Amino acid sequence: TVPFRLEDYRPPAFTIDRVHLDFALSPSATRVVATLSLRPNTEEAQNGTLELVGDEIVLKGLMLNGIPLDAGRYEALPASLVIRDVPLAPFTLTIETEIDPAANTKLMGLYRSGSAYCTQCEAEGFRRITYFLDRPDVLAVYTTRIEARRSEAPVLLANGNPVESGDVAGTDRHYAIWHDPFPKPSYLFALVAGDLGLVSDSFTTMSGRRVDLRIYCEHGKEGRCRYAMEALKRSMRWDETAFGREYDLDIFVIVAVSDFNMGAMENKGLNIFNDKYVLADPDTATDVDYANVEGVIAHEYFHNWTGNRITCRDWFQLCLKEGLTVFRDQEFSSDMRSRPVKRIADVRTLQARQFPEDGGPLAHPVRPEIYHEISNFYTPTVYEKGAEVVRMLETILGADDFRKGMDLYFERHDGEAATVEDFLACFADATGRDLSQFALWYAQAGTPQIVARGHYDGDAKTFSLTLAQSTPPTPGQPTKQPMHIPVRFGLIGPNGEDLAFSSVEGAAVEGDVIHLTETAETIVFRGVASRPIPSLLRNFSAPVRLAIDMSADDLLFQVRADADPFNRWQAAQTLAMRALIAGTADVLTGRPVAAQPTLATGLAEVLDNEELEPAFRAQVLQIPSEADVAREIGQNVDPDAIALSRRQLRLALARALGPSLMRRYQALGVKAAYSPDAADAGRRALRNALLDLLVATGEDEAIAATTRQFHDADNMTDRLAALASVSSAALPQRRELLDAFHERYRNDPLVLDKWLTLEATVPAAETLDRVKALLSQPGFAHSNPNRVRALVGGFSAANPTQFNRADGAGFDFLADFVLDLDRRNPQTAARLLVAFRSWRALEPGRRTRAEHALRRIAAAERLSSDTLDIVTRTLA
Ligand code: B3K
Ligand code: ZN
Repeated sequence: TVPFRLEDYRPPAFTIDRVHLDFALSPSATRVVATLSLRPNTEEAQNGTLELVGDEIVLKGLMLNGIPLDAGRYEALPASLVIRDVPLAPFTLTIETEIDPAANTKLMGLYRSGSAYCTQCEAEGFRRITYFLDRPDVLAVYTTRIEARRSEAPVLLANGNPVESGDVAGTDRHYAIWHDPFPKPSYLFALVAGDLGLVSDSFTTMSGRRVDLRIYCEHGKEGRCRYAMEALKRSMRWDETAFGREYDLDIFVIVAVSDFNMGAMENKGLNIFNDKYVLADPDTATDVDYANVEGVIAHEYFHNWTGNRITCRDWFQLCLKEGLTVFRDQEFSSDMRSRPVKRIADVRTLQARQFPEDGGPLAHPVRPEIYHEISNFYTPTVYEKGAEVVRMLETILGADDFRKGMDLYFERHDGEAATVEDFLACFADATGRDLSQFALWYAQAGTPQIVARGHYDGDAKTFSLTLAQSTPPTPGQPTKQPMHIPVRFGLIGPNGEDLAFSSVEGAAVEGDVIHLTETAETIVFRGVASRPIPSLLRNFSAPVRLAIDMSADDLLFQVRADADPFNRWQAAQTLAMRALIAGTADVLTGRPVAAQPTLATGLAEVLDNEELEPAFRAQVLQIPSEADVAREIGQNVDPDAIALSRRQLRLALARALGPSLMRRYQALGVKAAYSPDAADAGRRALRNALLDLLVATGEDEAIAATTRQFHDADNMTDRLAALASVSSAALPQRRELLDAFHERYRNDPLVLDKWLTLEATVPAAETLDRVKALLSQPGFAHSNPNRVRALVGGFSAANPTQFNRADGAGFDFLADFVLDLDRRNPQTAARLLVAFRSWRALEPGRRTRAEHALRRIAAAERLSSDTLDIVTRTLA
């Protein structure tokens, strides 16, 4: 197929000012009449040919300015409608199409979730509803009329404000009309119809306008929407205070559906959510679920300004809305919760998801320049690295200047489809800074590495710091230029406080930020009273890898004393990572795994430090995952050796911490009724991290405590944590507990997903057969993306030893599953396939088997463009 290239961008030949849509809903034959007000937009319109795109739709009627078109004037195919000799002045086109929502298993366009109708149009789903200029730079004002049988769909929703509703005389049908005054691209169109439960509230904006707030869900689940509603109101208020952004319609609606390809969708005024990011109550949602609900509600709401009011010119600019909006939701959650803990959690996610992408065959710039299938570019690079780039901008400019740039962006581009250049120009213009080198962050893929070396001269009282940067080659980008990397830093002195210095030479240093812009720079700090421990990349000020030769004792000192909480955590992780890598080498050479007294000391001190918040201590206790270690090792990876080394390290740490682990666990015991707030969640996180370490000992007392917690818990966080500890340690007690959990929650699909994931992630040889058996259990549905991701995604992305079985059976299973799913839901299939992205880093035996499975997929006939794209790039 022919790829799309950024350099080929041309403005649309025609533009569409107004769209009137009329839906006559019926499960298998929905009629759509679209009336488009078009006008020629560029010279290219002069040849009089209008080309609209479609996808699997059937044309039923076509009129131009109200007159049916002769068959000779147009050609209608399922994927395109080409009309010749259109007027060179404004005209209307009336297109009637028929679609089959019930047969729409791709969950793009108009489809059914349970008995409801809903839509998903981003990125290219609108063309599955009607023929259109389905591209984000065509902004139109939409009016939508929906008609359905009242009994089938008492609730009829679309974007914008409600205008009118009523019965269709003499029938059992009714209708509703919605009007959205804000011009928007087609990907933001939405419609929902069905028999749904409702939670209502209201919000008064900063200028005193009252906004009707509604969350619709499955009947009976209204109580589980309350937290989402509160999160929505907090988001609306926060966007006013933090960014000066006010909501603009009279109503804001969220609908929770159970069949959804991703997390949620920011359709103007009508956000549609995967119900897993709306529903939460103590018995069914964990603290992490609550935090996710809050974060995703905020993210979609924030899109109203960053994405909807200002949208993207083309899909290459996706990070313009996604990276920026992730940054905004991260900031929101930091303000609602603990900022340092949120930062650590976000960096963990970045390192676990984006770093492997950036270091493997699927690496691409934050703003890609070429794609075959845009659905495959909703990636950790566009989202999470995209957010880091915005964060660096804030670090470089400072909070005040950053805000000035944002204000200018909103002012200058409201109502437009913008580009990354437009965005950066606002910051350059508002502050007078030159951001041309910074712009490379959008263009160059790969994770830069900084190698740092420090030298203290006690006589001269100078500390010289050499920083060298390099970015590895990535697909299509063999060589890289040096980037502008903001390195936040401190020089830790012997009493733990940052040392002062009298002057700096050699690089731009502003406050506590070094602006590294050359390939290598040496910075000389003068007047440094004693040998410092350099604390670099504080708060993870840039998405890079940092290599610095530091002794275990210096790292321990950093764990104890760094003024930056992030780097305290980072120092503990570095100590643990060193131990895990050495341990893996020991396992492979048959040496006994060495004890780690320094790490154990550091962890014990953090655990006992009551000045540190519990959630932070919990993060420190969580040593790097098997996948983290595999990524760090980077080649000839043997997942079994890593798993064994990690198990042994955890056992050694648990032994070193000794009986105090149980004492601390008990001391944190439950006192008051459950509340999902951050402080309580932090205490539970610490308690459950302790429990997890206790379980690693396999001692009876630990297992008894875990079983007790499992049965007695008054909330899902504690119950699931107990179960996960027993299950991931593959203890024999797991079967009984997993079965008990299943019995208790068998009728709750979202909770069953947690159970499916635990089943799929047991690190034991029988897991693959268990996963295969679960595929045909009543609780599983191949058509539901949440079930598929929980079970098959859990197995392939979160069970390193079993997915990467030495016999290749894990790879074969995923290949078979993806090939089968691809025929029904290509987006979800392609997403699963990403589990192979690090296959070249495996040891030769597994590498051969992974390649074989991938080649088998590549050779299959009639692959979707989604799966073909991923498999091709993965093998390239
Ligand atoms: N913008 C949507 C993602 C759409 C994905 C399309 N394949 C959700 C979000 O990022 O807010
Ligand atoms: Zn988004």
